[in-house]
Amino acid sequence: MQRDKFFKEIENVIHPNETLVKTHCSYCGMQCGMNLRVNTKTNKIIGVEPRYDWPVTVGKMCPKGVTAYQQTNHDDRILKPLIRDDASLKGTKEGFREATWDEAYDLIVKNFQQLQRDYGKDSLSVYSGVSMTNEKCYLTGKFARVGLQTRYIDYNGRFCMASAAGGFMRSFGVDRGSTLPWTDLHETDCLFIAGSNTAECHPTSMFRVWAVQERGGYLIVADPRETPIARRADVHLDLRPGTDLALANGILNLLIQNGHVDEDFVNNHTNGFEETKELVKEFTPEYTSELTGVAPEKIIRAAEIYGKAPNAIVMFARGIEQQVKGVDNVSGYTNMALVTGKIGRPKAGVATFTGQGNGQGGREHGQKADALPGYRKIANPEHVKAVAKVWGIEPEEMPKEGVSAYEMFGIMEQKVIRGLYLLCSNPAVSAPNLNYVREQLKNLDFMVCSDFYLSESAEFADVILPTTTWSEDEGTVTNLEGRCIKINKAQEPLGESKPDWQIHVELCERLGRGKYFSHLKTAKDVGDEFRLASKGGYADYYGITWDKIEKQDGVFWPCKDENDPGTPHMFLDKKFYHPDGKAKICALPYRPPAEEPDEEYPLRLTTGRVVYHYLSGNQTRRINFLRDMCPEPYVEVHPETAEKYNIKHEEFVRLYTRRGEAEYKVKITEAIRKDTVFVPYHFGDDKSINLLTIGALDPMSRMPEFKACAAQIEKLELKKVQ
Ligand SMILES: Nc1nc2c(c(=O)[nH]1)N[C@H]1C(S)=C(S)[C@@H](COP(=O)(O)OP(=O)(O)OC[C@H]3O[C@@H](n4cnc5c(=O)[nH]c(N)nc54)[C@H](O)[C@@H]3O)O[C@H]1N2
Ligand SMILES: Nc1nc2c(c(=O)[nH]1)N[C@H]1C(S)=C(S)[C@@H](COP(=O)(O)OP(=O)(O)OC[C@H]3O[C@@H](n4cnc5c(=O)[nH]c(N)nc54)[C@H](O)[C@@H]3O)O[C@H]1N2
Ligand code: SF4
Ligand SMILES: [Mo]
Repeated sequence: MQRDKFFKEIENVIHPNETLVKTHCSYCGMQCGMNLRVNTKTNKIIGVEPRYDWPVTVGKMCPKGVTAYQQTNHDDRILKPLIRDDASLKGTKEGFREATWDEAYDLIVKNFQQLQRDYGKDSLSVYSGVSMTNEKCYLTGKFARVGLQTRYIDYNGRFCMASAAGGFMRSFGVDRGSTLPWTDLHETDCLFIAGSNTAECHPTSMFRVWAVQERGGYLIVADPRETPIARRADVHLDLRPGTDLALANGILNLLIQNGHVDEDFVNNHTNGFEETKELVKEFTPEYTSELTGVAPEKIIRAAEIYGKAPNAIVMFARGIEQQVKGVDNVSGYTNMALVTGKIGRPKAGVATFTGQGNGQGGREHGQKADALPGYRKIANPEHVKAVAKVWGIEPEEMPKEGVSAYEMFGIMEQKVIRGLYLLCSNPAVSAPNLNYVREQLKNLDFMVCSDFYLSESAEFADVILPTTTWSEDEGTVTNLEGRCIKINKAQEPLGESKPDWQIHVELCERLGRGKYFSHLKTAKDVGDEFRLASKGGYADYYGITWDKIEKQDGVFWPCKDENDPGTPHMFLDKKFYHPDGKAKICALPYRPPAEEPDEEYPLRLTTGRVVYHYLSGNQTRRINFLRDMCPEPYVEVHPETAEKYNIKHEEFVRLYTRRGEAEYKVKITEAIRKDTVFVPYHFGDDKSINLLTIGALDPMSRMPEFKACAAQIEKLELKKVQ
């Protein structure tokens, strides 16, 4: 209570010449509450403070969050459109000159129209991201389908949330990343967390995770590395990368064998139990151990804890999802909750740690190759009709489904896609198999990139459009709970930068498609149309007004009308979204990763994140503090493996796979398996670990297997100083 009072008091202290703008962090799905400090004389953002009154994160932020404000007025901001006339300089920072918006738009329109005349509408593509508001994500889908009239649009959530989405769709018939609010987490009796480095990637969840143990509850962690949560876990299931499905089946088998099945729930609210029970029978602790490398006793203990816990939450992240069987892994772990009936009530359920700030909302409203606003499907004529009506087009005019993000590069290789409009993503660092991807970007006839910093991908563009950072515009995002919240504008756009929604509108006007876009004059206008377009879809945001968000500290979807308070807990009525109202328990045969180690490539390479950087690093590598804390990538190697290869801490090695190679400093650590090496992926140019990763995709979600491929390591002979 004392602490509460203290924070309330300091929150009310506003410095002279300052005003506070209530908003949320620009980065991850936690969307921590923050106040941006704005100088009232210069009207510029000068700092940040955490918001103690935000119920999800209660005054907590991580190193990225406390420095996020430094992005807005950073020296590296692009302040005017940039044009490069000499295409031979593609893939470098060279040759760009400043231009007016008119000149940039004219050049884009000329090239886009020429390409579509010569090669058809589908010669253009849009590749997007979900660090944008719902309004911008929604309008990007409309921009592609109504503005450019192309089928080719997809987005970086394909690398991020697609497998979780696929798994939830299959198990529940609906994809909301968490079945319950985060404010339930610390009150449960057991957290089972697989493939999430929570302490580094969703750090402000940690006080809730520790609280479970402090209250006498349990923490079980499945990760090939001893991450900070794994270190404190009651059971650390230290599996080989890519073997989660075997582990999930093994635990499910024990839950069934040991009498933890909730018969009533299984009989009345699920399908598929009997066949799943049959399938998992062979996954004895010994067989599961053989496949996963986890000791049988640990598997037994984990099943016992989860089975006996009155309430438990199964959670996971990219560690299990970025695999060729990511969707199956999600359904596999979700089976645990369905078989034991630990779902559809407070403090029990299933959640993925949604990655990007708007990783949830951005996947629901039409940036996906196969989806339309409200999570509708292009394959469904009724869905197309509903959205076409809002957009004022004939249903026949709606472009067909496109292909997934990585597959777009294949269509570029075939010269079907010849032009690209890239926004809010940096695939020249973040896509797998980069030697291939960078070549496709280089070979495009014409490329536009909207960003506020010159990214590695922007280096391939013919035109760069300067857009705003999150603090220079308003709109909504949907955090990892499924709670729609409001981002507020703290400063006018720097230089000549414009928000992406405005660029879409202006470009469409010049492309002769103004009648579908010109009425959108403000972010709120876009928001109102977006709510309408989602109405009746199952990701229904119609009832989520900006006023309601303010009054209720955010609104959970679905929220159908003005009187609906929203849905913090899913499935309280035990009704799932499949036509028969039942959830699906999935029988999932085990299969190995796309590429298993062999004599030539005996190690398993896995990749991921560190607390100081965000995604491709284009934003965080520019922030002094974050760069100083983690200036370069490294490869984590177990001491015994290092000895075998005769390599020492901080020496340089060449790491290589069938697709590429890079040189890294070695970090020797016991916190990794002997057969596995790990490299963070936040770095560009020749330091990108994605030069080495594999472009193998999950057959359902089309998500690449960033988390497992075969690799080899080689000591670098010391280069002689001349
Ligand atoms: N600091 C920071 N935070 C972030 C981000 C960031 O870039 N930096 N990005 C945000 C985004 S977009 C995302 S998607 C999330 C990602 O959040 P996480 O998924 O938590 O992050 P990763 O580091 O990709 O991977 C998580 C863990 O998976 C483990 N892992 C690797 N292979 C396997 C496997 O086969 N099985 C299992 N069970 N585990 C495995 C890794 O060892 C790692 O500890 O973080 C969000 N938050
Ligand atoms: N090896 C490996 N690769 C991975 C992963 C992994 O775990 N391992 N994880 C994958 C995952 S989960 C993800 S999410 C992807 C993410 O990878 P990317 O999609 O490349 O993500 P970012 O680095 O956030 O790129 C966003 C870019 O858009 C800019 N930007 C930010 N906000 C806006 C905006 O509002 N408008 C516009 N126009 N631009 C903006 C930023 O400056 C930046 O250049 O990486 C994937 N790649
Ligand atoms: S945890 Fe995520 S949302 Fe919160 S401050 Fe850090 S990066 Fe921002
Ligand atoms: Mo992500």
